[in-house]
Amino acid sequence: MPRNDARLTDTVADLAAALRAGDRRALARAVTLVESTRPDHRDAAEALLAAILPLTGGATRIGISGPPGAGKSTFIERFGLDGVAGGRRLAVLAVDPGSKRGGGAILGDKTRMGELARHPAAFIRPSSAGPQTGGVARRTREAILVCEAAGFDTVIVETVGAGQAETTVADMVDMFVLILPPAAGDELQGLKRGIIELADLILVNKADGALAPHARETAAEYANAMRLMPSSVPGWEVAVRAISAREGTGVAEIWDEVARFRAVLEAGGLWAERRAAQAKAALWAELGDGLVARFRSHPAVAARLGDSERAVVAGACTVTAAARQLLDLFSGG
Ligand SMILES: Nc1nc2c(ncn2[C@@H]2O[C@H](COP(=O)(O)OP(=O)(O)OP(=O)(O)O)[C@@H](O)[C@H]2O)c(=O)[nH]1
Ligand SMILES: [Mg+2]
Repeated sequence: MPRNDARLTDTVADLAAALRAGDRRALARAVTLVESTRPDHRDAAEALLAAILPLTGGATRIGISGPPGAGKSTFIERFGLDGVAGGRRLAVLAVDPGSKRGGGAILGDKTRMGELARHPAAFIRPSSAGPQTGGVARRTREAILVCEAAGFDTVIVETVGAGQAETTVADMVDMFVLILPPAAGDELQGLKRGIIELADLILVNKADGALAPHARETAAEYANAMRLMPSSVPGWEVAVRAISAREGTGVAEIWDEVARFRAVLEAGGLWAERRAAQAKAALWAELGDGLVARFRSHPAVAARLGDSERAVVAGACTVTAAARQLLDLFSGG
């Protein structure tokens, strides 16, 4: 596909203009560009991001996470359809950071959001699994900016609950929503406290049919547990709601929760603070990735790296000493 590739790079200014005008093919191409790891695409992506910078920042960025099968995609479809019916423009980035899960899950997501995907005011982009978290994080961060430049007022990032993934996504959104299935008491205990602490809103899904009472009990238990934890936002008590994504019960109301949350943050000056924290986290993530890449490709470091790893593995050298030697080689030239 050399012709397509050329089209990705040769007209960054045109692409930025088309993006701003709401051209959907330009949007898809721009996201493809920021997702590409090819060096010439990277250069074009960086030029594009610089060109659209003044157009970014306008959306409410919502992270939606939770264990596999909790109903995240089903929720986003219903929530999104309610949103676009109310005049919103919504972009969904479905990120799958675990390389264990293949294209099947992604395709499943796409069909589960089929009606929303066809809506002219919605854009759904599944992002396939990449080898490193760093890559996924950067692609998602940049795809959010591209969607904002294209005029979407809400950007949702769906990620499956897999430890590190939540923290990565929580660092790049304004509001972090956790979707959980109805659970037994011991599962409740097992849910990582660290993840619960990230949540601004908790939705216990599948409150329908035979599961309804169970879902409501689970929600009450989470609400109790949340009371024992300090909220990360003064003035905001993390809400726990029982919903049914399948039947739509309680889903439209979540738009009000989002608006309420945003209002609380804005009133306390915390909205700007969160955005500042996002920008700083992004900068440090880039610096970390960039430094590691430069470190690995530094000739003196590359020549020694294998030996140092083996020495550490064999117990012939302490980790601190090996790291210091490599760092000295790196900063020595
Ligand atoms: N009873 C009931 N089932 C639901 C509800 N929401 C989703 N499901 C079912 O749960 C299963 C998983 O739904 P998804 O929306 O794909 O869940 P997900 O969290 O996006 O899953 P992954 O992306 O694979 O982690 C599907 O079989 C859905 O039909 C609900 O509100 N009630
Ligand atoms: Mg899903």
